[in-house]
Formats: sequence, C-alpha cells, structure tokens
Amino acid sequence: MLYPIATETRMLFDLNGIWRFKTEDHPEKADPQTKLETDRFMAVPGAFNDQSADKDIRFYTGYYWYEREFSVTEEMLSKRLVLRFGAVTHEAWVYVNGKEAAYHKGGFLPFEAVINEAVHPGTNRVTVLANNLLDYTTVPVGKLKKTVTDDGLVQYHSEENFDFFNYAGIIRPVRLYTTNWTYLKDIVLNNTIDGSDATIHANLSIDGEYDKVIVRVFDEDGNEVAKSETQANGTNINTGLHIRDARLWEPLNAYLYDVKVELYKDGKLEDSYTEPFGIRTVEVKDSKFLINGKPFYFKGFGKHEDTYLHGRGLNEVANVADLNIMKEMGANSFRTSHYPYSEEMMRLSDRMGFVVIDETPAVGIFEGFTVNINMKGDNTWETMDTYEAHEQSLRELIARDKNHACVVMWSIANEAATHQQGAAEYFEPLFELVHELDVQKRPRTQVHIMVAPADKDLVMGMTDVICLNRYYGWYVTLGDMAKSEEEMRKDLDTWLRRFPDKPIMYTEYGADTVAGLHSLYSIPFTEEYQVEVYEMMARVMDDYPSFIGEQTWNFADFETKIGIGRVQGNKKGVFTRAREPKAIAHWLKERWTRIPDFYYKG
Ligand code: GCB
Repeated sequence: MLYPIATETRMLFDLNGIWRFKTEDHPEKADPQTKLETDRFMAVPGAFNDQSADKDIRFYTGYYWYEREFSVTEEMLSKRLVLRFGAVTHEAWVYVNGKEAAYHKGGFLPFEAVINEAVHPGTNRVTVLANNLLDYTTVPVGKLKKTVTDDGLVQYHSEENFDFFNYAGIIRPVRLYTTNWTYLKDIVLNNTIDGSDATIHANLSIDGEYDKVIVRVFDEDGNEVAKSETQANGTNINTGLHIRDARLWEPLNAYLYDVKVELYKDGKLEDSYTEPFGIRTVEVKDSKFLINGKPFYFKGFGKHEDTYLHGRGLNEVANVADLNIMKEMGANSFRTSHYPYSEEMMRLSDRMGFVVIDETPAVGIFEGFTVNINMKGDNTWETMDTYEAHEQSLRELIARDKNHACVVMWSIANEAATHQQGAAEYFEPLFELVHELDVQKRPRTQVHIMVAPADKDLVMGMTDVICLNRYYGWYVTLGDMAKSEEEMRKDLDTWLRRFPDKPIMYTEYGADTVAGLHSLYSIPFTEEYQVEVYEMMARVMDDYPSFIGEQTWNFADFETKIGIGRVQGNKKGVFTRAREPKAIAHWLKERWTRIPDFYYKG
C-alpha cells in the first residue's frame, strides 16, 4: 500500500486534530446517522487513554466513537477521493455521512476506502466506531472476559497477554487524498548490484486507462540518473533502471534515490508518484549477517511507541529525538517490538540509516503468559486461534514496508510457545508466506522466549537468524552473576550445537532499574545492578564469533498493565520514559562507540 503524498496529480489533506469522542455501551444499537452527542474531545493522532484525566477512560475496554467534520470541494469530487487511516486500535468501522465506508481489524496497519459515493461538496462527517478488544483470535493476544449485567449491559475486561499497556484509539494520522481515475496502485522495488553499477527493478500495478509509463530515478541532488519508458501493457508492468556508479544505502550513512513514476494517457500526465529507495543487499551467509556484502553487527534496542500523553499515538518529536539519541550512543538498529511502527518512523529510519527488524503484532501467542516467567499453560496451539489474524498482519505489513531499505529482517512473532506441540505446523506456512510475499527475500526470524528450552524448540530451525530474548540476572539467577554467566553460556552452546551455521543475536536482555536508585552492593533495581548485568552479558557475547548483535530491552521505560512486578510500568529502559539517561546509557555509549558497524567479529 502506497504512503499518501501530494504530487503534481495528487492532493493531500490532513484530518488530524480535535475529534469528538464517546464511549459506547450498546454497539449493537450503533447509529452513525446522527451527529455524535458528547462533550468529550480527543486529539488525533493519539491514544485516548492519557488524554482525559478520567480513570474510567484510562482503563476503558470496549467500544468507542470518534467523529469530526471535513470539507470536500467540487474539484476533489471529480477525482478518486480516498480516506486513509494510518492505524486504529484494534477494530474499526468507518462511516461517512452515516454510510459504512470501511472496516478494518488489526490495530497497527493502515487501511483506506474510496469515498466518492458517500460525500458531497461542502461539509461532510466522518465517524469511527472502534473497539480495543483483544482475545485468543487477535494479534496481539488478549484474555477477554465478557459479563452481562441484569439490565443487559455488556461489560468487557480484556487483559493483555503481553507486557505493554493496551493503548487504543486513532493512533496514527487520518488523511484524505485524491488521484485521477488512472493511477498507480502499487510499486514494488528491488535491486541488483553489479560492480559499481546497480539496477532498480520496479513492478508497477496500475488501475485505469493509460498508454505510456515513464519511470525516472533521481539522485539526492535532483539529477536524473536513469529513465525507462514503457508502452501500456495491462495492469502490471516490470521495468529495470540501470544506475552507473550507484551510491549504496549504508547503515547510518543513508543514500536514497527518488523513483518517480508517471502515467500518461493521450499525452496527458494522469498520475505521478515518487517513492524514496535505498539500494542495498541483505543476506545471511556462513553465520554472518551481510549488508552490502559486509558482516554487520547489530547494536541497539527493542523499543516501544510509548510516550507521555500520546500513549501509543504517533509522536514525531519523540521519533526524531529517539533516533538521534540512539545515534549519539553508537547504536545502529532497533526492532519494532511488538507491532509495526508508524509509516512515518519507517520513512525516518530509511532517511537516517537505521537498520530495522520489522515485527508483526503477533505477541502473546503463549497460553498463560505472565511477566515473571512462571507460565502455566502448555496448550497454546489448541487453545489459541490466531492464525488468520497473524497471516493477515504479515500480508499487510509486507505490503506496507516492502520497499524500505531500513528493513533488513522480518520478525514473524515475538515469544510464541515454540516448544509446544503444534508450533511447527503453525509457523511453517507463515515462514513460507514471507518468502513468497517479499521480493527482496529478506531474512526471517521468530524472537525466542527463554522458557521454551533450546533443546525442545520446534521453530527456530526455520529462522535465518536465531534471535533470543534472555533475562539472566533478572527473571532467572537474579543477583548471581557467576550463575547467570554459566547459564547464558550453556544456552548459547546448545543453540550453536543445534544450528552451527546460523547467526545468533539477542533481541532482548536487561534488568528493571528505577532511575536514581543506588547501592554500594549492586542490588536489583539499582543503576549499579543494571550495569553489572550488561557487563557480564557483553563479556559472553564478545566470546562467540557467530553472535552478531545486541539489542537491549528496552530503549526507554514504558507503560504496562498494572502488576506487582511493574513500578508504574516496565523499568528496563536504558533511558527513563522522559528519555533521561540511567548509568547504563553512559556505559553502553562507551561500548558501542568502540564497536564498528561492520567486521566486529572479523
Ligand atoms: C519479554 C517480552 C517483553 C517484556 C520483557 C520484560 O520477554 O518480549 O515484551 O517487556 O520480556 O521486561 O519482561
């Protein structure tokens, strides 16, 4: 799905801002015909939870409405008019002037609808009925309880089967855009490199009548460096664009070409769309992760889209600041734990040269998940029914992010019960699907949970990189560094024995740390203890030649559901939620600025 932009042929309008908001006890009687009666307002994009100063809204589970007016001109109506949502968590019905225009389930991916039939010149009304319910058929997974009161009122309680707060609402931008009736539906880009030259391969999907397609590639100075012209040939066109002395997209040294597509009919420009594209290769070979043929070492973080007041809502100031802070620390990468991040963050990562492991929202596929590792369930693949939602999220994620240079690996799930019977049957088709959908054939992983023992795991053999989340010194062997080190080595040795040719990396490790808490004796929750855990783990990581990266948990403290193990959220941040450094930030900066992005392990 194309990102909405304004061009010579496309208009773009912003529907962000203040919307009316209301919770809904009776969705079955929902009537979007009349204007929403409410005195509550919410800013869009943003989660609603932290905007109201009302505990009932903060912890609200159920259905809710958003509504606002927008203007349409005659000129807009003469075009194909599209209403587009960056994301609504988690299930949404969209009405335009009371008529259903779109439906989408899955809270972290975009959807859109053509609304010409529903609007008129002048003032129109867009209404969204949504819910934040998660159960055993959704990704993420939730434990949903439904009770009916004596007077027929349905009340929901949905407990997160994962460790972050279930922020909800219209969390990403809402936009209106136009195209002509002949338009570029999609563009899929890939590249090959031949010596110092490169070829960009473009596959275009086109709707409507056209007789000629021109594709041009511009370098960052605006010079045209390649051009192809193709006569009309159905709804799908493949073209190659040869670039001499191509500049490669490199980690933290990004170079983006602009691929500009023009569709013509009778000499008239019908559509123009520009996609930024970084030329690079990604490959896993001989236990190494190669970017542009060179062994890359991942330094960075698991993150969350989580900031004060915005909740999970798009916060571009935080995004820019976070990437700058990471860069300052010598980091080069992050994982979009535990759901697809905003399109704006992906574009920014392309631009700044951050290397991204792109994760689906498939988190919590583990019956009886708890944050203290004492999981009770062992029957995940019988009790959960997430396959359909999981597959849909993969299709939509790859459709959205396929062209990003920053994306070097797909994470199909975080911490599923990969040691329980049924796991292999569940994952096999998903791993295949990713290869089928991604023309760049990027490596794939499933991020592995510590309680699925290395010798019992049924899925990691399908991955290209063994990504492990490990909490030595925290959930296990707390306070005992010698024992932690021993266990960590034992675990890595088992993986190496099982998969001697696969690279291994940590996608999570860390310790909860309350900023400002200190101790002479380095006890858990103090800043000293966090440093001690990292020191021990770094020593071991450096000992293994096929250990190709360290992404800590977490970049910053973040909100979670309440629980006795959570002190106003998860405190494993290297930074506080306000992005203030803990002692570990200085230690990590020192380590990472010494570690090169390439050839660290030879
Ligand atoms: C994990 C999860 C992550 C949690 C983290 C923790 O393994 O992947 O979502 O926040 O552990 O801190 O418990």
